[in-house]
Amino acid sequence: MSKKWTKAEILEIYNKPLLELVYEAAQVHRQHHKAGEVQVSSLLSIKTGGCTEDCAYCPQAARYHTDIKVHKLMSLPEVEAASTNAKAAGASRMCLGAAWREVRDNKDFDRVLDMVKAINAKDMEVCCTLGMLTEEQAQKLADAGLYAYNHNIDTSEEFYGDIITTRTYDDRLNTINHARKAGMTVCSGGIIGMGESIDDRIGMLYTLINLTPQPESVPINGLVPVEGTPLEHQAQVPTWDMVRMIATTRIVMPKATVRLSAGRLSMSMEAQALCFMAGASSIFAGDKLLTTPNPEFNQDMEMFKILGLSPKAAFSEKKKEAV
Ligand code: SAM
Ligand code: DTB
Ligand code: SF4
Repeated sequence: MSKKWTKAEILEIYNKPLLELVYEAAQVHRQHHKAGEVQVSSLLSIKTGGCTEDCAYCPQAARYHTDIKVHKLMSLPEVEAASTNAKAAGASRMCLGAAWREVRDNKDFDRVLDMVKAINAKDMEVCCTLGMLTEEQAQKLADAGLYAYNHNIDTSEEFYGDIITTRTYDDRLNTINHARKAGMTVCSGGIIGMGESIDDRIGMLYTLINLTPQPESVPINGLVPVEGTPLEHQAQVPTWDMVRMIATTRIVMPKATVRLSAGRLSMSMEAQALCFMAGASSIFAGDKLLTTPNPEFNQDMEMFKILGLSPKAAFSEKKKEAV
């Protein structure tokens, strides 16, 4: 049984003197993970832009005027080629993202199922983030071999309505339940730097730790403010807040893969090093996230060399469970 944290306890952790916090998180990290290993995931936007939702941070929402290249669903060979390149570059997980509000039962979904099968056959962990799912759709994805479903709760229940009005927090939790019921692992986290309070950050972690079971993977994104979105003028989130959020996540969810996700481009290597020290155990590598820039691949590999980190093999969590 994992510890039942109260919001007050989580807040107390978050507010500890920074170096004390990092030290404690590093200890927890070492008890549960090989500290020198970082999972490298590759992100691919398989369907870009034109989304009907109003997520205030998102450059892919059709209603905002952003400078992105809208693209219909990619073809199977294109996605296969991208995953071959990602694997050759050392990625053990491939995450496919589609700017959909929800999955529809049509030819596009059938094609995504084929993409999942094709990547799975390469012995890579496949993750999809496609918007809301019904129980049946979740089962189809699981049957195709989908290893993980990403569906972020983004922030606290209280702040959610300030960021998204076209769906509810409960819609989000329902999809997470559907993915879980179908037997997939769950990837769910959120974004900091959207104007939320510290209590909202704690509230988000509190929701995540109370999911049963807890998500195997928790992405912590720093908002990438994109011109044309309602959050375009939001101040860059201080890297210290990223470090605090990652350390707190590591302490309250000791077993999870904590992903240092969007926002790395505006972080120095030193700041990222503190995040790895504080328990970040995964990054998205490749010069693009979904639509926004990410550090150059070679720069990340240089960082791994300097910090003495190595990419983690695929399915290591599953193998651990199997023994
Ligand atoms: N449409 C699907 C959905 O909303 O679940 C999948 C794609 S959506 C782009 C995946 C996640 O990317 C969002 O839940 C959000 O947490 C993150 N994201 C989107 N835009 C971002 C931004 N500008 N900065 C940081 N994270 C962002
Ligand atoms: C997640 O939490 N972050 C990734 C992945 N899951 C899908 C997406 C970040 C997107 C950043 C904005 C963009 O590039 O469009
Ligand atoms: Fe659509 Fe997802 Fe962007 Fe929201 S975050 S607008 S659901 S693509």
